[in-house]
Amino acid sequence: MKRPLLAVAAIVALVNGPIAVSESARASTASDSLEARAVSPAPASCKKGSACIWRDKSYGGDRISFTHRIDSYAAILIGDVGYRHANDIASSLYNNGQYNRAKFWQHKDFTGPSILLERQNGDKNLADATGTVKKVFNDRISSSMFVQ
Ligand SMILES: [Ca+2]
Repeated sequence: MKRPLLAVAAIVALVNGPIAVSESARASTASDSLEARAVSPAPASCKKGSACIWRDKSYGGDRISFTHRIDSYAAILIGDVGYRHANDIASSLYNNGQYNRAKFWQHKDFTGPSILLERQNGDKNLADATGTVKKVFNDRISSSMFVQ
């Protein structure tokens, strides 16, 4: 299903993790590229090599992206400075990484329950248990990292 992109320029947070390094590159093999994967189109607002979360479902509202990891979304301010932070806000997410899976945890520092997202995959609504992510994970994400 293709939906038009809404103009969501209101408040956009472009944030790298505390240690901003590139998505850890992994030697790509022939079997990788031939492997069958469920691929969903990347939203234009999520750059290649990044994984992104959005406040609203269907990749809308405030967006946070990372190219390596985010130890704690509570450390990331969004909107007007000091107004609110990015902890426990994610309602949709996409992994636009080229090599690795993206993992998201319910608590900071990569602890607690987690969900895993293959590259080039997203879930438009974390509040339901359908789509790519089969468990309800809305407004829970507190840390995230690219993993192999
Ligand atoms: Ca949380």
